[in-house]
Amino acid sequence: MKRYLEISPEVQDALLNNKPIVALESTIIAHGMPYPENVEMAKQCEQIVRSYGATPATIAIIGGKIKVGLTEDQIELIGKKGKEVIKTSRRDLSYVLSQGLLGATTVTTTMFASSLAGIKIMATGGIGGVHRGAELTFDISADLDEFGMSGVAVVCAGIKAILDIPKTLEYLETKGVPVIGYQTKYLPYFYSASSEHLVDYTLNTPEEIACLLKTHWDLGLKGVLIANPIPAEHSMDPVLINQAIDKAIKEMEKLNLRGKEQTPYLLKTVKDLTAGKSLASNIALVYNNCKLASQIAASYDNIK
Ligand code: PSU
Ligand code: MN
Repeated sequence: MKRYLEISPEVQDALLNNKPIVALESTIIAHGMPYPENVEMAKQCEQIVRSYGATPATIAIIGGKIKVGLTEDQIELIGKKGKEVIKTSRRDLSYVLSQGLLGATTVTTTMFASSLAGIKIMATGGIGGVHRGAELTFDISADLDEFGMSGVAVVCAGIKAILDIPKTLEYLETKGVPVIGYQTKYLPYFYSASSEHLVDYTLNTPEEIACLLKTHWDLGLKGVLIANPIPAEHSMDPVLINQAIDKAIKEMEKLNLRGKEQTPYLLKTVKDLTAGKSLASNIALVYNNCKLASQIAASYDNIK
């Protein structure tokens, strides 16, 4: 297994010396945002993680290896190639690796690679989930099953706003995944800070979250979802953003887009419909998640 994994010297040093590490995904870079904002966002995420005393480990697939910890040039490459980079979920890994292709890791494969490397915490924007209309399409993200398999905590701003939130929460319960709200009783709604859907538990400090994680993993349990609301100054009006999302979904249905084409199309259409505000909010919430993930990683190291 280790022959497919290449850990950067910096991340290796952090692992050996038990320093806090935060893993970061690369699909958000290649497929989630336009160039050059995506590269700027990815570099800034690493900067934020460092400013809280943790080591960033951005993950991608390059030349037949899962790289844990990228150079600035590699981040630039992934960002510039954009949608040419293969969005790599669990079922795509062996193909992308054996063909020596360029792959961006989703939450699923970032959790998988983190778990192989011994990293416990990752940050992202939003996770995949159960799609609206899944009772007909069966479209349920592999991210949800990964939480049942890899012992990694994921800090996100909620579930992608284009999904069916109640169904996603039901699915996570089935998989035994605690959904923790950071300083909130409600699951944040990605672009806006609150929704009417309750989280399982509310915890108010990174230390309390770190204690829960230690207990969870001492018991041999796997993934944990930590939902961190977008900061108030970047939170969008839920009615306006929902209108934009509904409109984008209708346009997408007309085009009959499926699978990997859906998220980039929806994100771009929502960005256009909100005059760029959704992209600014998306970037702000990712930074906020990098901060919390770093604080949790540091607390976890103290109690380990
Ligand atoms: N949310 C976003 N942008 C993204 C994603 C989520 O706002 O690019 C990516 C993440 O990498 C997530 C993946 O793991 O989409 C889920 O894709 P799917 O629904 O196809 O499993
Ligand atoms: Mn899907």
